[in-house]
Amino acid sequence: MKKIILITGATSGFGKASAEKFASEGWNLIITGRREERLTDLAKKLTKKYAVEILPLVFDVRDRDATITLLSKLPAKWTKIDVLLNNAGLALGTEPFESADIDNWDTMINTNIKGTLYVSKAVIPFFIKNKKGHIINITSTAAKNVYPGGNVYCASKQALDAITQAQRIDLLQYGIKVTSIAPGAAETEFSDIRFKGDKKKADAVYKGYQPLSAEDVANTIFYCATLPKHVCINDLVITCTAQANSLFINKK
Ligand code: NDP
Ligand code: 8X3
Repeated sequence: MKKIILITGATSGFGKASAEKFASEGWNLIITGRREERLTDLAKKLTKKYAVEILPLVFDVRDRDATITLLSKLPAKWTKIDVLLNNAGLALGTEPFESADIDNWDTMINTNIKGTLYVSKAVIPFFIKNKKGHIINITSTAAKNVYPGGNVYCASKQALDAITQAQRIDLLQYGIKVTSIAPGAAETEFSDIRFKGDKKKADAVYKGYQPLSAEDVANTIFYCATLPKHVCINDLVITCTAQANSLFINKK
């Protein structure tokens, strides 16, 4: 029987690259995001290329009712999820605390923390019933060090780091694995979103060094997801070689 991974935020970046990686390895996928056309195009492409089954689900992880209702009413065969990849998330702005936009804060908190909680809350009952499961939460190097202008983004990822640790303790009795993967700078649509389409600012983030690619992170996620049953990576930090942590990047 093919394994199943549920990937949130599969319309772009790490989520999309993970969809391709897991499909190429013969996994069936549940892929989610808000941009319906991207999601259905990806589902069509990967189904044809890898002969796997894909269930695309369009919802906003901030919408508690939609998230819980859609996921808890999955068709029976899709409830045999092996891995939940909590990846949907974003940063908005790099303004210091005193001038930062409160709406940006709300969006980051509602997406990165509350959205991830809602998705996990809906999927964990399947894991408990199936007596197996693995939650992989995409945190960030921002969960490890706070950097200037990172205020609430860093806080949201540190909260997710704490939630990951708590899930690992609470779900221990069920044999459910819980992993945090904390990537450093990776060139995806992340900075386009952060700077609201300001291409110059977004491109500048990745100038002067070779950042991680979405595929680098997807390969790492796949590695963590395919270890033997008795082995769990609890906390993995991955950066490009030019980056030491949130604060130090060796730019030429
Ligand atoms: P992208 O912007 O390329 O992808 C983000 C994904 O999240 C999209 O598929 C988007 O889908 C989805 N998403 C965002 N908001 C929502 C929402 N409200 N509801 C549902 N889906 C949503 O960024 P990355 O791939 O880089 O980011 C993925 C994760 O990795 C994020 O959690 C980010 O914080 C984290 N991260 C990124 C790093 C980087 O440098 N790129 C480094 C460390 C961590 P859609 O818009 O269609 O809803
Ligand atoms: C995304 C990378 O450096 O902007 O989590 O925090 S960073």
